[in-house]
Amino acid sequence: MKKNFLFVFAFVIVGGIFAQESAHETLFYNKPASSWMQESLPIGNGYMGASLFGGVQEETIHLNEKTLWEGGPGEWEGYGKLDPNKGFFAVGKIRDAIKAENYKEAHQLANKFLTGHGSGIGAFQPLGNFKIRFNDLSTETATYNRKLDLSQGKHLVSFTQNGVTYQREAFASYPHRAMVFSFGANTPGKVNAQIDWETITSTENYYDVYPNQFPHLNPNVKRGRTESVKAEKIDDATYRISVTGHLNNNGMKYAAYTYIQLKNGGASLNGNTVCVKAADEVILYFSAATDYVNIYPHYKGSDPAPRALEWAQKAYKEGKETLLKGHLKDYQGLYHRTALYFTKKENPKTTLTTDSRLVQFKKTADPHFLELLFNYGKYLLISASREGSLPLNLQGVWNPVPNPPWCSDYHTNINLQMAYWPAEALNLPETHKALLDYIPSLVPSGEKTATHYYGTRGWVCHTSTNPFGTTTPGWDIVWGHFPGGGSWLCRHLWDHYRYSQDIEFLRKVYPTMKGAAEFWMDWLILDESGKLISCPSYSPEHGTISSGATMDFQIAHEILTNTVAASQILKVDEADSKLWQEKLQQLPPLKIGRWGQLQEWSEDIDSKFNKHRHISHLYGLHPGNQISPQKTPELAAAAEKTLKARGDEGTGWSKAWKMNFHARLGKGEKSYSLLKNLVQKSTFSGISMKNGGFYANLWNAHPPFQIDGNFGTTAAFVEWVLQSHNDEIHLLPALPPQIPAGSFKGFKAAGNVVVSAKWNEGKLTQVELIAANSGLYKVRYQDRLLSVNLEKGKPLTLSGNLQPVTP
Ligand code: FUC
Repeated sequence: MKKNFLFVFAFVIVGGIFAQESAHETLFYNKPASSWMQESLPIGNGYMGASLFGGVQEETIHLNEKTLWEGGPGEWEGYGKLDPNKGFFAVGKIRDAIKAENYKEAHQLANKFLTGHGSGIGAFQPLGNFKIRFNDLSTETATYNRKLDLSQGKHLVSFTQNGVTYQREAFASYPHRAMVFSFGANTPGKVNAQIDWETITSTENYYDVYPNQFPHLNPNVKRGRTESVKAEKIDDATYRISVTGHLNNNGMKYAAYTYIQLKNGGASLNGNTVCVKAADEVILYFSAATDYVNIYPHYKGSDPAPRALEWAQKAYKEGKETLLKGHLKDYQGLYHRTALYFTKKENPKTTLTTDSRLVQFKKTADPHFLELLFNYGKYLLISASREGSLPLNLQGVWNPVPNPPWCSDYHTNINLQMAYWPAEALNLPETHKALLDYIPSLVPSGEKTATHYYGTRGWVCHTSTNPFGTTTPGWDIVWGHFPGGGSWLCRHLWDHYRYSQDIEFLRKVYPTMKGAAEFWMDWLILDESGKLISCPSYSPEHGTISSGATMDFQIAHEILTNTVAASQILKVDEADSKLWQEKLQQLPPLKIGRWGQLQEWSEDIDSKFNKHRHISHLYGLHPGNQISPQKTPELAAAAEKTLKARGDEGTGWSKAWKMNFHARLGKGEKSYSLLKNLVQKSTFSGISMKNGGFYANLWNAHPPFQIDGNFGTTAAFVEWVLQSHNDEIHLLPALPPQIPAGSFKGFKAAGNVVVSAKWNEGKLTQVELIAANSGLYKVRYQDRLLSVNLEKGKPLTLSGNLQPVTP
């Protein structure tokens, strides 16, 4: 209450200018959202998500449960069965055509015999909406404020009408597996509301994106849902809306329960509408579940209704304050582990709304806006990905339509991995867990796909996958052929080990890594001239069929190297490890082509004028570590040439990847200029392959909304100030001159070392290291490389020139 008086007071004093808000931890706006994609604000607890409009007279809340998907074995009998008319038997002919340089024929054969079919891929589905009407309110309001408080993980709306200040609050609690939405006022009896559950009835595209692009839109596939909604009175102060149903497509069952609690006042039912009268506050406690389980091949678990009911009821019984306490303890424990400041100021304030800062960023230096983007990346990761559910998808956990772009699936040729780039470095392994658990679940079907399409041992996963273990190629060969997807995912298993040094984890995931390595052991063969080939292959989504796209060799190099290392740590598979090492010796070197570029293919055919958004052959620079300015300066220079030729345009994720590439090259200034290019306000909700930017709600715009760019940006900020991919803790490796002073706290370096540092006038002034294990660690700053002895858990402070500072 006190806060509100202050708020009103501030408003009166400054005469219409907004009260100050945190410039680096609050997204805030002076009007409700009018577009879901561009303006709504998200909350989530990893299991479920909600996006809110913050409407005064009518609030719409889109609800999601992460596992609610169409597709999979429930959709059709043929799901998971491999087409006998396609497969490895055709590979010999394709190889012959490539050898004869008959690329057209090779491509046609590959498109005919090595593609998959998209049926059963499915799509991430919306769960339903709350529609809450406040008919006694008008849309005319003073002091409207809508915000997402990142430091608390809370959505807040407040406005004043006829002297009454209304406050609305929403948060999602991971420990309680529930979301809470409250609607209150600072004067008793002022909350009147009609609360409805809105069933998703449309099967249409909400957005005009690639109509009929996806096979699940096949008219023969069942869409829609069968749902029952029941609102009932529990007692005078409590109502409940129960929703149970299944998707017609695959029979997936879902259930959602909402307890509606009144503080004073009363309510009645009008059909399934709960009509609240003259309450002081009304609180919705919501939980949901589906019968999905990630167990091959059926992916079907028990009836979700009892679980969802139990969670919602428990949330209601414990009450808002207890839930909030639980949420804050959990959320803030993760969120406040790290901090990043791009000035010396640690508590910056602003009166400018977030969308105006986004627009102004082009002209005005606003380092706190970058801190806000960074903190939002953390917020989104914690909200969209936690242990116990699926990994976050192309839209995190937020989707209001049955046909989202690219099915809101898991794309493994950049997008899914990019989403998790910051997880370990931000010391948030809890958010990585959903992906780490998901990867091994692809193995059973991935093994079948490897045998069928490649005649190999091991397992593969192609470009586009889902919760039901789709691992087959896509239905068009150019983008659909990418057997490296699974191996790339294995980099995350290895990374988690590198950062945590958890040998038991490594032991558990080692078979998954070994299977991915075995695929390459069999697939990479010597041709008649004694050259190792990956044939046929495509560089992701791009270019001609070939006998070896560079990315294949880089991914093979990485998984073989990491599996050798893992086998040595675990002291297993000595004989296999020798064979893997022999294969590594046979891999062709990365090549520098005729215009100094890093070659994308074995042949020197790269065009200087190619602006394609995928630059996959730079995988060895980032996220890989085969190329670096220190170890391989010529290759690093060639990578830079390539980057220069490709230019700075692209989708949101493409620009974000380029920021990371430049950071790995140590080019902070160039990385920053990419950021300037990316931080532009997008107002386009359709599909474009360029003009990547941010929407007013700071969701990254591919366009349309695709969340990978948020995480790619956050990851690049970390790469500016700390890298540890080369067995060194590298401080300020790519600090942009545009950010002369700042600090970071609590980041993690590989080897399980927590690092905090400060810089001023572009120079490191202090660093603190805390290792989880005693030992020798290499620390690099500019051209100084130092070995330091760290004692387990004991902080070591070094000065800017890496001299120990005695406390
Ligand atoms: C890849 C990219 C597209 C898009 C899609 C989800 O196919 O090439 O740009 O990001 O994934």
